[in-house]
Parts: sequence; C-alpha cells; structure tokens
Amino acid sequence: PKQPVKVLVTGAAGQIGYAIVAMIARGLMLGPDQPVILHMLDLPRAAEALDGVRMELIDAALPLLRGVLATSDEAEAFQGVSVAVLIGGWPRKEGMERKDLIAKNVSIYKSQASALQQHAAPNCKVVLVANPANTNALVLKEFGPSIPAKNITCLTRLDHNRALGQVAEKLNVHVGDVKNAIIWGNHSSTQFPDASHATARTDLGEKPVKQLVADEKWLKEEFVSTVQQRGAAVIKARKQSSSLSAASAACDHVRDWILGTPKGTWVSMGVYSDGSYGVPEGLFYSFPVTCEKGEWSIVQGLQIDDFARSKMEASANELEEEKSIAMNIL
Ligand code: NAX
Repeated sequence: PKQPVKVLVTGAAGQIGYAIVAMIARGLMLGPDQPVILHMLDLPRAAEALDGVRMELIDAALPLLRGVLATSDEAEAFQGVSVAVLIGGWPRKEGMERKDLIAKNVSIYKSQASALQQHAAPNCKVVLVANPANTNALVLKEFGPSIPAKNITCLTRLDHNRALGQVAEKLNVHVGDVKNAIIWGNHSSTQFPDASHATARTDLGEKPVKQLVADEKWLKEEFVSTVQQRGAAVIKARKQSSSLSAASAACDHVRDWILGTPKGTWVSMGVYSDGSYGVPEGLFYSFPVTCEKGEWSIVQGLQIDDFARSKMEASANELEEEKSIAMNIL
C-alpha cells in the first residue's frame, strides 16, 4: 500500500479551496490509489470557517483521506508537504489597481517562499493559483532561491480547459476528443489561446481543428476573446468567480505533472521560461508542455506565424511590466 502524501491547500476556507479539498481527497489529483493527508491553511480571521471545512471532510468519510490539518500557522501548514496548491491571496477589489494587487501579494508570497524552503519536503511541487498567478510564482522563486525553478508552476490549465471546451462546442464533439490547444503567456486577458495546433477526433479520424472549423475568423477572433473573457462571463452570471472549474483544473494540472501526460498530448502550464519561442527568460509564462516522471518539458518546434507572434509578445510584455512592478517592491 502507498504511503500517504501530504498536500497543502492555502486559502482553503475560500471558494476554490472548498471545492478542491474534496476533489483531492477523492483521488482526482494524485490518483485513486494514493492516500493523502490534507494540510489546509487560511488566515486567522477565517479559522472558524476553515474548521467547518475540516468537519465536513471528516463527515464525508473519504477512505483516501488519512488526516486533515486546519491551521493558520504557515510553518505548520508547510511541514513535510510534497504538493503545495497556493490559492490563498489578496483578492482584487473593485477599483484596485494592478500595482496594488501585486504589492499585497508580494508580501504574502515572500513569506510563503521562506515557509516552503524551511518546512516543505525537498522536492515539493508548487502550483500558484492565486492571482496574479504568474507574478506570484516569480516572487516565490525570487524569495526561495533553494527551491528549484522546475518545481514552481502557475495555473493556466483552466484557460486551457476552457479552450478545449469552446472547440468541442463549436465542432459538436466530446471535449475528451479535443486536444493540444495552447494557452500562451499570462493568466490574464492578454493570454493567447491558440487552437492552431489542436486536433479533434471525428468519425474520419484525428483531424486538425483548423481544418474542421474552417473558419479562420472564428479561430482568430471569437474563440480567442471568448476564452480570454470567460472568467469575466462567469463572474457576471454567478456573481462570484470561477471555482469548481478552477479547482478541477488545478487537479488536472498536478495530476498530469506527477503522473504524466498521455502520449501525443500536451497541456498548458505556467513555467519558468528558458527562452523557448523567443519568450524572455526569467518570466513565468504559459507554454505547451508534456510531462513524464514528474518533470515537465516545453514542447518544441511548433510553427509560430506573425499573428501568434504578436499575441505572444503582447502577453510577455505585460509579464515584464508585472515583473518590474514586483521587483520595485522587493
Ligand atoms: P476567496 O476569496 O474565496 O478565497 C481566498 C482565501 O484565501 C480566503 O479564504 C482568504 O482568507 C485566504 N487567504 C488570503 N490571504 C491568505 C494567506 N496569506 N494565507 C492563506 N490564506 C489566505 O477566493 P477564490 O475564489 O477561492 O480565489 C482564490 C484565488 O484564485 C484568487 O487570487 C483568484 O484570483 C485566483 N484564481 C485563479 C485562477 C487561475 O486560473 N489561476 C482562476 C480562478 C481564480 O480567479
């Protein structure tokens, strides 16, 4: 029998936290045969609500769940964890400028970087969900010099899944038959959702989505803006931001990272740029990646046309800007 793995969820009393803890404890993140111990962190002011989540997890009688810790102490929360899902952050309030949002989160991720270095398991894998996700990942890296860059990632899988969903709706096929969409860049409205390398399985076999859609205007305009604006559309409809889809995407992200991507399939992950596709090094940027044995690698050799290039650059520019704001605060 497998030893339980300790998984940290920060912001666990929040919306996404509430949705994800049950998913993790049901094996959706690490597999149906992998027992887990959940470490849940939230702020002291949310301690009571967090304790309610802990009670509900016990009440759900989940056989894979071998322990639950609910705490507002960072050192205790990070102790011995092999996976850290960082969702807790300062929320964007109406009228708040990006600069202020970055500043608030820099101080949170500075402190979590040191907790991670001091207390987490040596090869702990981290996924940053809290926004601005890419720049929070960078702050974590800057303040956690002993954490290997390859162990820090940020979540763009929700955007990736949204892209697959839009293509499936358009073609009227099952979403499981669509693959290899790409989200390039920042988890923000400058991201570039790219379906030009995607394929879909049909009665005639696997075909390029470009050929099946046969509507360049849709692929370059409506598809791109629908995926970019989907978060806003959900907020407008639900009066709350995406949470079950975000939780599900974070499980997909970690599962594929640790257990591997299927052969011939890639997914999108925000990772530390090595300069691939001309993206400046030293930014956390969303790329197409494949994963094997717990390591991601950026898919190489895809053709990038001028349209894609300009969108990719715009998102990189925004990330450079966020980086310089964060670095000025550091
Ligand atoms: P909520 O406001 O419901 O929950 C956030 C929780 O974090 C709260 O319970 C809060 O007390 C806690 N928290 C704040 N500071 C903390 C700290 N220093 N340590 C531990 N906990 C702390 O937000 P929710 O809707 O769950 O969203 C969480 C984050 O995910 C936000 O930053 C949001 O912008 C981001 N998102 C990122 C997505 C992505 O794809 N990368 C998509 C969904 C989501 O918008």
